[in-house]
Amino acid sequence: MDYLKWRHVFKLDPAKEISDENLRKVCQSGTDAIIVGGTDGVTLELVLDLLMRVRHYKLPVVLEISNVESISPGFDYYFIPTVLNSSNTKWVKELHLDAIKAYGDFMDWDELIPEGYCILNKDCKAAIVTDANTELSQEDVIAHARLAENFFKLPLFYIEYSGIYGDPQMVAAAKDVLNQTRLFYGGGITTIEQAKEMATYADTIVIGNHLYDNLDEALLTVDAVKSEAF
Ligand code: 1GP
Repeated sequence: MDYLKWRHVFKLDPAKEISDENLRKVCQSGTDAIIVGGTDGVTLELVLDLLMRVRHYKLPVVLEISNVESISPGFDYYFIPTVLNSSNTKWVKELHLDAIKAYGDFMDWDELIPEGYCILNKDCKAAIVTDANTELSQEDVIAHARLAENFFKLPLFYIEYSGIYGDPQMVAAAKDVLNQTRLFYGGGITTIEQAKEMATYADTIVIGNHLYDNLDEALLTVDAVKSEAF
């Protein structure tokens, strides 16, 4: 399971445009993998288009599933979010049950990696769409991390601040109680310093928006994280 070794990942949104040249830079940056995922406007056509373009390069590609309609074969892994701090069971397990009912007989369970999401930016799309309870204390985040690891036995716990740089203490607190479950952090990383800071606590950092805002700066986060022993 090579995703257990990833330190740095770029997340590409199928609904956002990226030129071939910029995609080349992203895929040849030395990052460990590409996650294809987004919240809005993700269609099968856009997912397939991005998959085919990323497949020109030799690095793992993951589809982070946003809706059942846009699932396509051909990815190395499928990350399946379950939003642990959602107040609506639809985002915790209902959509999952629908998909399992429809496709359970054909699913390759080894490719499907459940991610326990804990969304902490109340203004991000994902928080709004999933009715996430983002007003969590450090103790709450610790409880969610423990729920992910010890109760649900999830391989990944994902602290999501999408769009803003999060509180490193929250990430550190979660890391402290995780032993088996891998800790992903994503949200608002724009600088080398931020990448290093979050990578001190998180096993894997995820960078999305900044690729589209300032590609050259975003690319610098790869070496910042991968060249250091933490
Ligand atoms: C989004 O966690 C990722 O799902 C990355 O966040 O887009 O803010 O970098 P940013």
